Amino acid sequence: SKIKQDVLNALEKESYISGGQIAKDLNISRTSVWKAIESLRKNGYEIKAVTNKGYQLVQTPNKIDGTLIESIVKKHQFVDHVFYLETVDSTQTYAMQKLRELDDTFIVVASEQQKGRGRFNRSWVSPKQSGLYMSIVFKPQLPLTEIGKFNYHISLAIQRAVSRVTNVEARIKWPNDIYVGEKKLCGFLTEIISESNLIDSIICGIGINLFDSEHLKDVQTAVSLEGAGESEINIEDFFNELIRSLKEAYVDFKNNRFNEILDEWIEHANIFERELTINSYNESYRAKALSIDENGFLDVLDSDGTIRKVISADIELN
Ligand code: BTX
Repeated sequence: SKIKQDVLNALEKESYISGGQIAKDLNISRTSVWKAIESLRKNGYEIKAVTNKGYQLVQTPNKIDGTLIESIVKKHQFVDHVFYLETVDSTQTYAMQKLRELDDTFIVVASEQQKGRGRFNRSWVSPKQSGLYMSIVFKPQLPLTEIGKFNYHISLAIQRAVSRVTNVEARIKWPNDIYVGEKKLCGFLTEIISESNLIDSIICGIGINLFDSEHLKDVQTAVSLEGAGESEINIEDFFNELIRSLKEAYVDFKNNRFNEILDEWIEHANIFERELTINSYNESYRAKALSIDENGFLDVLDSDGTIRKVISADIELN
C-alpha cells in the first residue's frame, strides 16, 4: 500500500525515526504507522525499535517486492505510475495493454514472466526472483528520427549501473544487449508508437539476470550478475542505481546529448576490432565495425570493402 511505501521511505531516510515523527510527517495515525511496520516485518524487513530513539531499518529482505520497487521508482521521480506484479505473461505485453487506458509515463516490474519475449519472436527466460523484468513507457514528444539514438542511452545506463554497483565488467553489444565476456547478462527491446513522425510512446522492455537459477542454466549463453561477479548482489542497491542511471540517460536523450555520451559508449562496447556477422532482415554478411554516425547508425566495412550503414540488425560476435 501507499502508506507502507511511505513508511519504508521514511525509515530509509533516517538512521532512527520515532513512530510519532513518521505519523506527523505522513499525516497518518500512529496505529497506521505501527501496522505498516508490522506488515514490512512480515515481508522480511528487519526493523528494530530502540527506546528513546525510534525505529531503525536494519536490513531489507533482498527480494524483489512491490513495496521496494515502488518506493525506489518514486524516490527518483522516474515515471508517473508503477505497476508491480508477482507474475505476468510479459511486462511488455502488459504495458502495451495499459497504454490503451493510460496516457502517462509508467513502469511495469514483475518478479517472474511466463512468456518473456526477446526480439524477433525469441523468448526471454524469466524465472522467479532471479532477475529484473521490466517495461518502461516514456513519452518524449520528439521527432521519430531521434529514435535511433535511444538504445545508446539505455545501454549505457545499464552498463553504468552495473559498473557503479558491482565489480563486473559489463560491455555493450550493439544494439541492445549487455555482455560479460561472451555471455549475455541483459537484453532489452525498444518498441514505439508514433503518430505523424512524432514519437508518441516508447515501450522499453529490459531483462537483467541477477542470480543463477536452474532455468537460466538452460541458456548456455546467459550469465547473471551474481555469477559474473565476486560480491553478493543487493537488489535494492542495484535497482536503485539502475533507476537513477535510466533517469539520467532519459534526460540526456530528451535533451539531445547523444554526442556527449558517444565516446563513453564506444569505450564500453564490445563490437569493435573484431569480425562480426551482420544479420539484417534480408541478408547476412561479414563486416567490421567502424564508427557510429550522428544519427545512431552503425557504419561497418564489409568483406568487399564497402562501407554500409546499419540501423537494425542482429550481430554475431566472431
Ligand atoms: P534477444 O532476442 O536479443 O535475446 C533473446 C535470446 O537471448 C534468446 O533467443 C536466448 O538465446 C537468449 N536468452 C533468453 N533468455 C535469456 C536470459 N534470461 N539471459 C540471457 N540470454 C537469454 C533481447 O532479446 C531482449 C529481451 C528483453 C526481455 C525483457 S524482460 C522485460 C520485458 N518483457 C518482455 O517480455 N521482454 C522484455
